Formats: sequence, structure tokens, C-alpha cells
Amino acid sequence: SNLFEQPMVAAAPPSKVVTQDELKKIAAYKAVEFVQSGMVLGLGTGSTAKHAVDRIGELLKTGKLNNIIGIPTSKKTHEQAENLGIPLSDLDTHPIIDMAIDGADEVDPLMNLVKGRGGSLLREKMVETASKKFIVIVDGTKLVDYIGGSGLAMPVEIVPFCWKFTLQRLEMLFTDAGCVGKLRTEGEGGGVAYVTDNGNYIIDLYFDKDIGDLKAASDAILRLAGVVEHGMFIDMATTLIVAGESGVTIRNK
Ligand code: ABF
Repeated sequence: SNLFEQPMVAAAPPSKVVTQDELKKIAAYKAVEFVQSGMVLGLGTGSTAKHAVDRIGELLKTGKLNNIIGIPTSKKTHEQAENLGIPLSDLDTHPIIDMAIDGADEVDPLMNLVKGRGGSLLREKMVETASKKFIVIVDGTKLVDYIGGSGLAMPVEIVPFCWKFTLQRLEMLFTDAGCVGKLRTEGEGGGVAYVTDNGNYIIDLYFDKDIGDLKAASDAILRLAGVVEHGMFIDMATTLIVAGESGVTIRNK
């Protein structure tokens, strides 16, 4: 039909709507403002941290930062940082890290975190516990009233050996919180177990209630023999940067 016969639609006013990815980028760039030349930096993983790593690469290239050593928290970030020309090392060589910047899946009012929906929780926890400062960067959607409060998964990295046994043991720890565990899978039809950078599996735990004492929950999970690490990062973040529709907020511990 003739275009001129179509009903007229008013042109949309210039949109100020900021996408979630733009908010992630705003938080990431803000964090990188705290980076100083000469630092050993923990490089996070995920779509938010990716912006921070890109930015660090850019500032190195333009000479605004110098002598940075990056410690990646995943194979993926290692590859990204390598492509950007960021000099890299590891925890064996640099057991003390000046600052780490990473995203999170959930942040509670005390700045406790759930991480690992991207699957990199073990290396993230190793690197971030070795960091003097740990800046968490999120968009406003990640803020929750309590850990598990988003209704999304709390991941636990386990050894593949008899994973069903470990899954059951994990569920049994939190029967009061209505815990259900699922093996993380990938591929067509979700038929294949997802394997972490460390050759392990991930069990995603879902709760229908607040699990309460996080430290007690953490201890109980870590006491199970098949468990390698879990995605609760308790009392680790030193700074939280949240980018929301109405601006950026920075909170220090
Ligand atoms: C990593 O990235 C993970 O610990 C966490 O699961 C994820 C957050 O991803 P995104 O920034 O893409 O939301 O930090």
C-alpha cells in the first residue's frame, strides 16, 4: 500500500531511556576512576566487569594509566584482557592485589553478594579475597532485600564425582528455606553439564525463603566434601557502585 495512506505516527521525542547495559557501563567506568598507575588489579568477569576491563585497556593504550598488572578471574576475561594488551599475571606471582573490580548477581543491604551466575565464582573468590579493595559494580536491578531474594540461583561449584549425591546434601541443608538444587546445563536441549574453568560442575540453589545467617549457611555448605566453593561473597566488598535511572551512588564499607 501507499506509504502516504498510512496513519501518521508522531515522531518519538528524543529518548532519555538508558539501557541496562549503559547503566552497567556507567558503573564500570566510575570504578575505573579509582584505578591508579602501578596497581595490581583483579579483573572481573561478566557483562558489567567487561566494560571495566575494556576501559582499563583503553586508558593503558592512551597512556592515561601505566604499569598495570591484571589478574583475570576467568579464562574469558584472560582472553579479553590479553586482546586489549593488558599485562597479565596470576595469584602465584602476585598474592596481594591492590584492587579488584567485578560485577555481582545480587547485593544485599550489608553489601553481601551472590556471584557466579556467570560460572566464574571460584576464581573470582580467590582473586577478590586477595584484594585490598574490592569494588562491586552493578545496575540497580541487582539490589535485593536479602541474599536469594531475587528468586534466582545461588550457585555452588562442586566436583563432578557423584554430583547427585552432593546436590541432595545441599538441598538437605536448607529444607526449612524450601531449597531446590539444579545441575547447571548447557548446549542443545540443556543436555550437557556446564563445566567451569576448573573442570567442575555448578549446582544452582533456589530458595523460597530467606536463609538467614549467611555465615552459618556458608560454613555448612563448605563442610560438604564434594563442594569446592559457593557464590555467597560475605563481607568482602569494600565499595559498591550502583548505576540507576536517577544516577550513580557510591557506598564504602
Ligand atoms: C560475574 O559476573 C559473576 O560473579 C556474576 O555472576 C556475573 C554478573 O554478571 P553481569 O555483570 O553480566 O550481570 O561477576
